[in-house]
Amino acid sequence: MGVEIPRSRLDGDDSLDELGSLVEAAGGIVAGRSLQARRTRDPNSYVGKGKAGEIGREVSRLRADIVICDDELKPSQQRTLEEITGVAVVDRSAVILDIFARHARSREGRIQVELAQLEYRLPRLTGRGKEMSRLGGGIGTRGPGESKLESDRQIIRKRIQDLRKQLDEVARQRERARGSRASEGMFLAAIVGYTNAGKSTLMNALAGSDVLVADQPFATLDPTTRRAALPSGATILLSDTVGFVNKLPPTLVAAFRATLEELADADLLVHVADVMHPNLHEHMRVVDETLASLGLEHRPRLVVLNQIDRLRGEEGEALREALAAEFPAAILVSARNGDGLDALRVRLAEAAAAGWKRVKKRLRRGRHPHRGRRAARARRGDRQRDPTPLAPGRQPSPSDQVRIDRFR
Ligand SMILES: Nc1nc2c(ncn2[C@@H]2O[C@H](COP(=O)(O)OP(=O)(O)O)[C@@H](O)[C@H]2O)c(=O)[nH]1
Ligand SMILES: [Mg+2]
Repeated sequence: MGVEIPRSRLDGDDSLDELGSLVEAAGGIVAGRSLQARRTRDPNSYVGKGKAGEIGREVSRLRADIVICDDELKPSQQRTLEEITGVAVVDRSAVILDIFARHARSREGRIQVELAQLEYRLPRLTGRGKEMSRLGGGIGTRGPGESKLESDRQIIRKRIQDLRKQLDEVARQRERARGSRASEGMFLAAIVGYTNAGKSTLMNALAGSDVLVADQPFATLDPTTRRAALPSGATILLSDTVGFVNKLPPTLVAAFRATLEELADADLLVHVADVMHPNLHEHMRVVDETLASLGLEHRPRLVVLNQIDRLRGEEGEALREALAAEFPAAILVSARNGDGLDALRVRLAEAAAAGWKRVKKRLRRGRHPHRGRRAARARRGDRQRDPTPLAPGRQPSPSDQVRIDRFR
């Protein structure tokens, strides 16, 4: 169920469609849906009281097991809705967390998801605690229920601390891996975009990798980095990672910061969008905003409009022209059949070549000495008095170039 309020990003129905596909990806079956147009969400019951009663009757008619709200609920709203509908009520964030939990493969991914889940749950423990004291039967509302609740909270807090520590350790390992990549001095392009835009398909097409491709949100969570050879003869690194979605739970973004930090290392962000999606523009805005929330709004970006094989007939042609006019710097491709990929490779090669200047400029200015790994790398490079000689015929890498500049 959803509430459509004025000026929301996605049309209420579209947002519910998206919620439906999230629910399916979490293994659920959608039995019915309800959308209420309101000026604001009801502070007590999210939808109006009357509407909630109506949904409750529909739930028992359909014998549904659960009601899912399209927005994050306050614990009190959740409790009220559970009382009215008589079934469990969860929100979009819980569904997204569930999908992440299903798809997390690496140790780091699992830790991140568990952390996000616990942080999501901690403030919501009140509801369950009340229930527990009720189950305690006549012992009183502040009886064993409350103390059980407090010990639950303590256990969760302890576990959160634990997970944070583990995550720090993994982050250090990652830092080391990154260091060795940095010493290779390769240009790194990170593929970003709304979930299901075709990021993994594009990565596979460009780098000949075999990242999981699925018509399903959040199929790939763990970042994958591969080399891709470009027509210029240069080789760059391409990385594919978790996609974005509207109303991504804040605890997830926080927990996935380490994964998303791969993006902070990128020299170029390749923003992949699905041209055929009816909410293309809204999706692109969500991606822009999420990148901005990660402090990456000024990172060089290349827009790749994907899935042009689905643009068919006159309508398709018209849309293609409109998009080309609207995004003059974008590249139109089909990651599936390879159209436009040569043009994309050329652009990546240009960006990689331009990347050299960026490294040099940063160094010369020498500002923000403690900011950015690249600067740190460069400083380490500075101290290295004995630069490795270039092998004959090998192209100097950006880090080589840094050293060449220093010793010139
Ligand atoms: N027709 C068509 N489908 C595509 C294209 N690129 C990706 N897809 C499909 O879109 C779905 C999502 O692709 P995926 O690469 O997993 O998206 P991701 O979530 O952004 O990584 C899959 O079913 C792909 O087969 C394309 O260029 N054309
Ligand atoms: Mg993917």
